[in-house]
Amino acid sequence: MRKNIVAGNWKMHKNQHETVALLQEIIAQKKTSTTEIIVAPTFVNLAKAVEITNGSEINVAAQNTHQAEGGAFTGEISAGMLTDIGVTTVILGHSERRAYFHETDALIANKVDTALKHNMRVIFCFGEELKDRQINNHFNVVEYQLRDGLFHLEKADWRNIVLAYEPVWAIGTGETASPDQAQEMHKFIRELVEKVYGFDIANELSILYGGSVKPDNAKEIFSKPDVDGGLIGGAALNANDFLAIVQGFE
Ligand code: G2H
Repeated sequence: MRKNIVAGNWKMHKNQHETVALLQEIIAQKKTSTTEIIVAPTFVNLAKAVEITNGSEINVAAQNTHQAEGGAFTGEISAGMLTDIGVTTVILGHSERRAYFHETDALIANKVDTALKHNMRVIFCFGEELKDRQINNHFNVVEYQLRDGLFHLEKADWRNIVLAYEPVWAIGTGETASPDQAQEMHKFIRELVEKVYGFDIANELSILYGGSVKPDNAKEIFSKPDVDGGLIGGAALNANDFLAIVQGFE
């Protein structure tokens, strides 16, 4: 049975003091649940986050990694450096990386390969822009992002892949895809993966929805059969909201 996951993408928020405080609140208030909780603080706070979450069943993810093993890449962080401090999950392909840092499908595919080589689990983000949906091209865009970013992988690699469908028009805008729109796209994605990799891989694959998920809409979105959780931005910065979203599965 595939896993339900709620992951908090903290983006460029929370200094070290705030990171510690938020994690302590989450750990203290968290109820037992079968849903996996992941938090993704900034690079500089990852080691601290790993230390604090140790033994809490909360997993820590990085928000990015470089595609090279190492070398003269000023300002970058490698997958080996992340696993060395105990970070074994990484978010790749987020629309903000694609838009502001010009990450292409080819570059993201490269990063996926490097992360998998280090036995990391990848949360692969993708999703259409508003202009694509307006001309009814959203299924096409999503299909090509998946084909170019992931469909070179071997079957065995999919054990370490989680998908996060994030329609760009719903990110940080307060606008959410309706639960039916999310289900329609998630079903399309699962069927596409099934066509290429077969039923077992598609059926085991966790597909998260991201884009303005809040406590008041999470339950309905998560109730859809092909939605296996969420990648949460703004609402992950507050322990009560984040945990209320996790409870959306209960
Ligand atoms: C989408 C999401 C987290 P938000 O970026 O990945 O952010 O929930 O603020 O729309």
